[in-house]
Amino acid sequence: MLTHNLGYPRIGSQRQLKKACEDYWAGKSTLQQLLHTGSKIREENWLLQKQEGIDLIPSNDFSFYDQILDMSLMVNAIPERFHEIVLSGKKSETDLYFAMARSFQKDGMDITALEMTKWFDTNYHYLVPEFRKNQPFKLFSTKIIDEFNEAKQLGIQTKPVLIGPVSYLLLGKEKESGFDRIDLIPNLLPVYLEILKRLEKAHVEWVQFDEPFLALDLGEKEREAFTYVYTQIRKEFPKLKILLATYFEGLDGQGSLAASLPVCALHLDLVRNADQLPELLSVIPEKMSLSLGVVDGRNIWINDLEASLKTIHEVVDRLGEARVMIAPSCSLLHVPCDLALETDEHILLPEIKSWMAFAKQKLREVALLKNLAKNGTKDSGGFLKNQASLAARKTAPLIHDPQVKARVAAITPAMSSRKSAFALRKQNQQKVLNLPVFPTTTIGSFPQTKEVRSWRAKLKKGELSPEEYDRLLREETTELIKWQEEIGLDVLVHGEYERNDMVEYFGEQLNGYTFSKNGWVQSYGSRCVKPPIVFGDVSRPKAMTVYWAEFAQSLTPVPVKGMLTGPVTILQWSFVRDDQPRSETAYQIALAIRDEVQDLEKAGIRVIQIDEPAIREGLPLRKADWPGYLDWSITAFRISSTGVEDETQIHTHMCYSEFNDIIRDIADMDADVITIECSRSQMELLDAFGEFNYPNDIGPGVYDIHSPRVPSQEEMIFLLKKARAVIPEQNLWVNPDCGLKTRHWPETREALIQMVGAAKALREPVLV
Ligand code: 39S
Ligand code: ZN
Repeated sequence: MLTHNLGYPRIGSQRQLKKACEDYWAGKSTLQQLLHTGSKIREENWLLQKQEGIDLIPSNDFSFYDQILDMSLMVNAIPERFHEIVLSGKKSETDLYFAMARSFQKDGMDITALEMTKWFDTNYHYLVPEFRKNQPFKLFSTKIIDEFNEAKQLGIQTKPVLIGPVSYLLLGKEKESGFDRIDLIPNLLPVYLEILKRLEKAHVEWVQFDEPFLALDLGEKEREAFTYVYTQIRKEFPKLKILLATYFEGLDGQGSLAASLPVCALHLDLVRNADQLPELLSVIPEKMSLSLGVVDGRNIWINDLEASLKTIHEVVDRLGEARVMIAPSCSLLHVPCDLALETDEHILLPEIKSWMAFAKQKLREVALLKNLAKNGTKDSGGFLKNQASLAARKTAPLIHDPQVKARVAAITPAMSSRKSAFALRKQNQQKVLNLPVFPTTTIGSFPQTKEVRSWRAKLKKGELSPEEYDRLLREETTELIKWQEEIGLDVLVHGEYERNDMVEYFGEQLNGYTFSKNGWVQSYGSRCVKPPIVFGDVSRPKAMTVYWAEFAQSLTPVPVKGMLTGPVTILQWSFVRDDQPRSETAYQIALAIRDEVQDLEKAGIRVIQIDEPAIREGLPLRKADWPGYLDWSITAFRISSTGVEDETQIHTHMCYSEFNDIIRDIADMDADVITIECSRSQMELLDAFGEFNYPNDIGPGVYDIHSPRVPSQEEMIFLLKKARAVIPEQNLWVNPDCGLKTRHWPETREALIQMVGAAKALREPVLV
């Protein structure tokens, strides 16, 4: 019986990687210093995993930005536009790498980055490989071999990890028409074979191929690709031990395919889908090992060791001990590093902490499970403590709030409907708001400068009094309101200077939530989030945003939007309880947001935006599960948003949205206005709304806030005219495509002035 790990967080327990990268990008440190930080983190992680009792420790799970980008460099999938960087001869491989991740505007070059998108249903983003017809591949970066050797120098024989060829292709995008990227397999496979050859030469024993797509809905072509690829690999390397890892879903219906692949071991995510085990046990061939992903790699609760042992014993009885491996359910990239660093008992109560495990603690659980399974005794201290903590959590008064449960049980259909239909609401809202055609607004946040962040840091350290912090933020907000009035925006925002993060900020104010001080998880590149933790029934002790909304509105007669994060997004970007259905938690949060919406309305706020950027990414990975999810998630949004008078205008906002397949559900949300990301796709996204005859108002983003580039007024007029061709003019809003918090002021100022200019021009038909 072996323990293994699929991947360890690479940002470093103190976010060392973030600081090292950002310093390097800012020209404040050398490449050497950056590389040094990288190897330090790897060394620390390898030694830690060894110490915690992991038999097969991963390598190549480290990355300076993203593991899929690493693969694109390994197989030389470097789009044409980056070639001039290589040709310039002055730039290192690392510069090329970061250019692909972050774009490159220097030395007369202006090259856009690869697209970034969500990694399955997580809050991690990967860089999307770009493919052309008949694209050749060759071995370029040898990072995977270098890291294997690096670990070996430290006396650790690792299990290199890489994304398998089928999933790698499926994660990418065709950049020209007339071919299917899966047809590139014959071109791609030789590079994988070359890598394996070199790894074999370096005396590798195990290699982990991640093939998450094997657990998703597959077409015939993809199924054939799996068979072809792993048969070829087996043929060339009969002795190499291949572990095929699936995660985030189960093999349902595809167990036979998986079992037919000539690999040594198969990893199953038994946390996400425990039901896949019987099917697999009935088809698994004689020599294949089974890796049991029983420790949750996506959440922060301690394992139920008793339940996991039961599963392990069941499989050991069938396969024999030698064919069983124990592991977390997926890479630990998605959880924070180390719970032991949470020492502040005012932030995280010891009682709640005793129910939790971060990456390091999860490895300990994996090792403990092996010991317990092998020795068969359950009287070890670790086991008894685990069972006691679980029992305490179940009945803890801290978790259960009968009032909240009763309120959810009493939700009526009337609570998820507006009083009148949109057409009538629109008339009533117009009487109050008096907006011009093509009304202009922004998505909510304005640049979070270093200064604003440093005030918050000082407040936390006690170097700034709450009064002083408040005064500084009031000044900042006042200035922003004045400026928005000056440039002529029609619906203003207060700027959200008081918020650290659009989810954490609400988590900090809700009952049933706790937080960590250092529980950072990588979101993309050097950007991290600190997901708040739902441990109990959620309720709102008092208003959360009314203070700032009311203050901002008091400064101006122009409507100021109240800004909230929606229940589904709060749920999706938090660590949530695993002792009740997600829908139950979503309804609890929805009721808290509903109360906030009503308080904002009472305070005289006439426009309220409830952001739901994560509704799309929350979609289950298997299509058969979509209807159930859409039913409760759209209902949760409606519960949060419909408790207002017709005159109050509800907005919502979504990013990265491929809406075509859920447009009906988006319409069902019944927001008066939806603002969406559109500019990068040149308004193509709007076709879905046009074809569907989307009934309410839409604000298609007219410029891309993810880049410092300032678009011209003409460009935005062009895009708005395109929008006008599919959406009736009286339903169109004018806004950027996302919040501005990661932008700097100079480009923000300029771009918004151009944007207001574009809207004004369109209101004067003679001018355009
Ligand atoms: N998920 C969430 N939760 N929130 C989002 O906004 C998004 N947006 C999408 C998708 N998922 C999301 C894109 N993802 C960041 C992170 C994720 C993103 C986009 C942006 C981001 O900018 N993160 C910041 C970062 O990594 C941290 C934000 C934060 O919590 O740099 N800031 C804290 C605050 O403002 C400060 C935390 C901090 O680092 O209070 N403080 C310093 C320290 O403790 C000191 C700060 C100083 O003195 O300047 O060392
Ligand atoms: Zn957005």
